[in-house]
Amino acid sequence: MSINTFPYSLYLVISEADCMGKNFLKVAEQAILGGVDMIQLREKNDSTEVFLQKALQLIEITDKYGVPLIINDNITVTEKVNSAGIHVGNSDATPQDLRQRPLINNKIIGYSIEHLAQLDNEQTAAADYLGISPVFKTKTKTDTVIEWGLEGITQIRQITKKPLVAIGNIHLENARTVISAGADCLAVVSAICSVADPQKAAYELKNEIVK
Ligand code: TZP
Ligand code: MG
Repeated sequence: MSINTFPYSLYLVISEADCMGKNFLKVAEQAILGGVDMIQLREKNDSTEVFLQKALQLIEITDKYGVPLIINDNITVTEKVNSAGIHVGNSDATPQDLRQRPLINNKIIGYSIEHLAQLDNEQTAAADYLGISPVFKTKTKTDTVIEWGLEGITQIRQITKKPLVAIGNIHLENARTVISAGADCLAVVSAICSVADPQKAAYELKNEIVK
């Protein structure tokens, strides 16, 4: 089973480091209260054991509010916490491979698009949503290969009907234009993690989306 509709529009991508000293679990909870409806835990520098412990703590919060928890690029953590899904990039396990795994095949699978060639039918068909990565250059992730821009979103929108999650330097000021360009969902790190009031930031972003 894969999801046919995508009911999520504000996606928090969180790591402990990106919360700049704040408790990442509190940031996640405040973000949910503000309107975040999907959360990805993305810990690129942790051992699998440390990543797993964080994920086990975070899933208690996401489960409490019925928000899906997506694990970035770690099959073991995804399977052990039984998260709602997994997100993979261009150099990770492919969506097709993940669909072959008994403990993952029913989960939400997200797939970052950094090249148009990745929009081949087999991989996009196996993914539940596509991450447009990044829409705009960002200091949060610097090893990126493209800046899709608003035109890139519109181009991808014409190629596939899959839900499109835009990520990369999305803030209150440009949120509406990213949705207007064809994105279904906005994913943010710093716009929520690095501000004094994550709940207010999420609330304001959500208002831009539903306008
Ligand atoms: N993938 C593409 S850009 C990005 C990721 C994880 C980081 C986005 O961070 P921010 O702070 O919202 O620009
Ligand atoms: Mg990766």
